[in-house]
Amino acid sequence: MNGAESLIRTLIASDVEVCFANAGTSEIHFVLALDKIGGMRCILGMAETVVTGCADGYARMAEKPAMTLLHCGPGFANGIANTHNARRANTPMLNIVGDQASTHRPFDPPLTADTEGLARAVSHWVRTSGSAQQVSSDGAEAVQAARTPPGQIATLIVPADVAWSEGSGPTAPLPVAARPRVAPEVLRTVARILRTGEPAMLLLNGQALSEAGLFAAHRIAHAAGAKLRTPTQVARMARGRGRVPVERVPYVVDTALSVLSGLKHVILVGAKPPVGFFAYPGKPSLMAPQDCAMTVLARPEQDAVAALQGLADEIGAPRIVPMKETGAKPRIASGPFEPEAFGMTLAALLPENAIVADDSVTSGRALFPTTFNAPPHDWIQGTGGAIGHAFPCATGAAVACPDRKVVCLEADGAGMYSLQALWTQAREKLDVVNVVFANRVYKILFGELRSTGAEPGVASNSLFELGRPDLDWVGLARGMGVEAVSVETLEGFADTFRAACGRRGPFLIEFRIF
Ligand SMILES: Cc1ncc(C[n+]2csc(CCOP(=O)(O)OP(=O)(O)O)c2C)c(N)n1
Repeated sequence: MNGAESLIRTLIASDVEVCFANAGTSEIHFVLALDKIGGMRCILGMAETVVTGCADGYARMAEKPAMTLLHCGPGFANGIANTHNARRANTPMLNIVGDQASTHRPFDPPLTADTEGLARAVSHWVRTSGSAQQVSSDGAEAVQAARTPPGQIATLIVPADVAWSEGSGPTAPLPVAARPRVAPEVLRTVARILRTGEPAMLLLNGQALSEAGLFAAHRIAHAAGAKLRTPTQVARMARGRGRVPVERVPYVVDTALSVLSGLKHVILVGAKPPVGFFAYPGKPSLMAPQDCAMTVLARPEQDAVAALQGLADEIGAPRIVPMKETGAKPRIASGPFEPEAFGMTLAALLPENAIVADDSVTSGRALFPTTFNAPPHDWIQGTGGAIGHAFPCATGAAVACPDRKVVCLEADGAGMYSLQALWTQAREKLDVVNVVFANRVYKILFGELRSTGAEPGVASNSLFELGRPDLDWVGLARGMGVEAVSVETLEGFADTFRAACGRRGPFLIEFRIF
């Protein structure tokens, strides 16, 4: 058994079931091993940013890593933006990167690159496998690293001769670390802070955004009068009717500052201190007031759900706290696109237990409060700020959860980064309804430009305006095997979305915004 086969058998034994790939010659022995062994679902992404984005969406929903198979330094580099997004979401991710044979590398052939250097930039764990005898134990360690809470990026680089030489056979799976519990003293310290009655907010992220985590946070908020918020973007959140409605820290700095003003305590639950996406002249980096104390209840790798439940008990919160009605009532709106009306329409039509992948940029600013009363669903977003995430992330989520409808909300500029994912959706017959917000501009950047007091000039119009020619999303989707329809009104959207949700398979709705 060669090194490639030893590694693939190891990964299968470690419960890695899906391989998102874009392979080349240096990975041929892996492809042969996948052929020979079977048992791993192999999915082609026609651009590495699709491959890594799929692996991110898959792992967020499956709660275990897929394997990516990438080609040398340049292939890995093409996938870095969505690997970065996965890293910022604490997604467990396992990259296998083929590379030049160790005997061939000294001749400096064309695909030679600093693969390890590229991998280090976005991975928590990096190794170049030194021999075919070791590659299976390297693989078992890589899976273990990827699954180490809260989830890590593990990248194993495998030179071609390591793949083709005589290997050791598979290595047994290594144990996965449990999430460490938060110490009782920490619960008591946070309880003391909350008992002072000073204005406090719990900032919830990661595991705290599960249904159980949110429910415990709701008990605390009720008993202590504390506020609840999530970061501006969430990796995965349980939402909808019956779930605790929690708003985000707003993206716009002035709005975020005013939402957090007056707070004396921010309690971090799997979250980092709230910061603006960017610095602006004369504005602070931290969104909380200067005299506001930050206290960590649970670090991202810790058991945040148990910590919240323990804290709720510590402060004597009732076990069951009824939920107040908040947020807009779902209803089908009419007329041209408008963010709030769109959100209410989506809430009215969202299928039960849907997964929403959201990279909708400015068109999605109103989506959180308007969908609190939608049927129960999970919401996933790019948390690393690298746009072009939702098409592949939705694709991977649909692979992980074939029985759930996936709704992908994608801004048109962001969508152009990774639209090849549509082809993967068609080929794998994935149940995804894609909505593209076709405003034909980088609207957010025009906003940033105007907020400096300037007006767009020739250069900024050239760089932020997406027309000349207008993108034809219906044509682009159909060209990749995905049925598509263009709409210009909310009632048109509602009819098309309802019909798209009533059938299986990928579909795209271009919402033309004027
Ligand atoms: C990988 C990456 N490249 C560039 C950017 C900078 N950027 C932020 S938003 C944006 C444009 C967004 O436009 P669009 O997706 O059409 O959404 P809209 O602002 O129109 O709602 C760009 C280019 C980024 N965030 N990530």
